[in-house]
Amino acid sequence: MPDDVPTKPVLLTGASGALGRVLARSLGAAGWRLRLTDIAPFPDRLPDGATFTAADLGDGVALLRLAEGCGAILHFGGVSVERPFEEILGPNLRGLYHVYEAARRERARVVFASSNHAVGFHERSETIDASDPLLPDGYYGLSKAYGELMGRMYWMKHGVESVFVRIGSCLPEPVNARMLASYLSFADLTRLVTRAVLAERVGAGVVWGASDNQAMTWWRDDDRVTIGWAPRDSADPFAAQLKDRRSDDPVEERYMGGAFCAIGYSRPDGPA
Ligand code: 15L
Repeated sequence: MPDDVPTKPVLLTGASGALGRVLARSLGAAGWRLRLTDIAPFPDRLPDGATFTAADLGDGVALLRLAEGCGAILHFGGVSVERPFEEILGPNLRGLYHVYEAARRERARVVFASSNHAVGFHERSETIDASDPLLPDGYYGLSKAYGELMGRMYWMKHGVESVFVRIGSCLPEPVNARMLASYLSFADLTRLVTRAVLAERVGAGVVWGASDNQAMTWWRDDDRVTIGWAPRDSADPFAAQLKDRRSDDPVEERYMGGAFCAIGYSRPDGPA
């Protein structure tokens, strides 16, 4: 078996979502034995060596079954945008618990698709470390912060390892000025997830999910060296074309989380 292929199968939740599909394709092509799952049907051709099982993250027994024999769980499932609390609660909090219980039983590592929205209310004028305070910008970001904390608890209490990938904006290419800092290429995401699974020891580590964006940098000092990852792509070639592509919303432009910060914003005296 090539040394960039895990020895055990890998479970991927959220396989039918935008990033799940990217990883199913790229890791499947690299020869990984993938167990794909999502509540929605998988819309693409199944990669060689992959299976797909439709399941709700709310079904803990289904997740236990799916994870049987897996060495890692790539948790990309759940709600991926800002929504009312009641819509986030089931998939992102209870579902996450089911993922961690399955990981505990299998002694599997979790790669958790966390988000920049877990720290979205940090100001863009700052540069923050992975150890700076979580500052979620809504119920979605709060669920990602909770996910990181749950992962830490499972590490301290049960020895379940996690890599929390605080994904910026993972798209085919950056489309506005904010993404000159937050852009993560699909190829950098794939390499990051690969290292997060294959690295020898990760404990409970945080990695900023952004490409090598030098024109605008908000994030530094994470656990990338521990997992052996460095981004190779960059938003920099888009700098000239995107630097003025900004909104006229002062809340959106002030904070790292951008438009998510402005959703339902009601601070009477304006930005802090
Ligand atoms: C995220 O966490 C979202 O899932 C995605 O839809 C983007 O909005 C991204 O963050 C971003 O901040 O650009």
